[in-house]
Amino acid sequence: MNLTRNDFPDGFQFGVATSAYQIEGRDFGGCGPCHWDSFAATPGNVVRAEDGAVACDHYHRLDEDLDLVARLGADVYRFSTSWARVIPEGRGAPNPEGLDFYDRLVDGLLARGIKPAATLYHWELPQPLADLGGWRNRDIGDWFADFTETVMARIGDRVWSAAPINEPWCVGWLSHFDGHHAPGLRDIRATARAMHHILLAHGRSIEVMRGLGMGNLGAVCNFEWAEPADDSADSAAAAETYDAIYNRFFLGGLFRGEYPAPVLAGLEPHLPEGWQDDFATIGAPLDWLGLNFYTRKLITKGDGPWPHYAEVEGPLPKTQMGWEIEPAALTRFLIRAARDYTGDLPLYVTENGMASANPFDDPDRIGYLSDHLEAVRAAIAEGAPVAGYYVWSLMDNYEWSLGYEKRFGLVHVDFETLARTPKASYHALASWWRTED
Ligand code: IFM
Repeated sequence: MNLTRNDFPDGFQFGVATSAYQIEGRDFGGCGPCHWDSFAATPGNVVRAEDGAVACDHYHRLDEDLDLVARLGADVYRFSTSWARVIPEGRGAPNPEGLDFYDRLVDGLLARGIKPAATLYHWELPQPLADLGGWRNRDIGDWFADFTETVMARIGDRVWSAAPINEPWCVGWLSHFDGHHAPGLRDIRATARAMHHILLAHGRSIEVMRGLGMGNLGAVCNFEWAEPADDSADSAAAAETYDAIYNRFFLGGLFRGEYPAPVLAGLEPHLPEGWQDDFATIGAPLDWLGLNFYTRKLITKGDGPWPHYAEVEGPLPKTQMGWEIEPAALTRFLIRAARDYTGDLPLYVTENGMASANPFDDPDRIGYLSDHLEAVRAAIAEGAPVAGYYVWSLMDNYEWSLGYEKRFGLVHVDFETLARTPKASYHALASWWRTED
């Protein structure tokens, strides 16, 4: 189905998203080292030990890439600002070249009539801060507040929206419990501290941006719809724990000033002293919630200690990532988020898309996007206040521990020549979104 602007409410925002480390190229412009560089350099962590040294060379191809966003007919471009590029030591003196780059990026978007949607942190923690314990260290609240001030004092007057941290679950759980992302820890105490400090830093950052007079501030979390794999009570309990860790920890912290009991069952002994006192900061009022949504998970009881769950492979068609495609799960999650946590607050699908091995002709991606846009429409019809939808991602890029193999882009990138070629999905979206010609 071809869903055009006319199928959505007036003012609905269509966009595309990227992130700094995944496209810019760390080797350029005075960027400092970050924990992804050392994680990737450690054998076994990343496919072929690939890193973001060059990535898509977006740093030098900014205008060409912004033209691609404009020709797509996008209203919004969601990008992130690299902490390691802006403040190479993590604290202290900013890198003027880094700030200039984001200045040019924002002005380049505005000149093309595109709304800049900034995310301050999309995972490139400066190495000197990682050396001090990174997200495990409570001081990261202050470090992140200072970074926020540095970036937003420069571009905060022109960004359309801003959010502090992309996908707290990935920063906390995936990186400190599962060990799949930098810093690659598998430690319950590190996890508890990181999960809490991320939300604390989020709140501090919102405070700073409010202090600068900024509006349209939100949070961007990744969510998955978790279902019991069968009818057993064990699977139901396991799915509840999975849902609590993945989804409700962040929704509860941000919107209710509480962490869910199934998470506290495992993490409470490891949370920093006085954690409850931080909810006043964590729960600073927001103007919207961003949901990054890709898939659902089937969950059953797992062996071993807490959290006692295991994922079961589902029967639905899968993307190149092996993630099941179930658009109705997005509808259900949007309705649930509004009903149980956010009420009338606008919801944005801040990331949705699929990795596909099809290099240029990608009907699978066109189908995925169209089905998920339909799912958003269904949620709106049920009363969920969804105000926008952004595709992940503008172009093929560095997919973290999976290197450059998994291609999420609307635009193909040849990683030898760095040539950009719009795929069929790019042309399809352009025909749905463009208002002129
Ligand atoms: O590439 C990532 C992105 O950095 C965060 N959200 C999910 C995407 C696909 O895995």
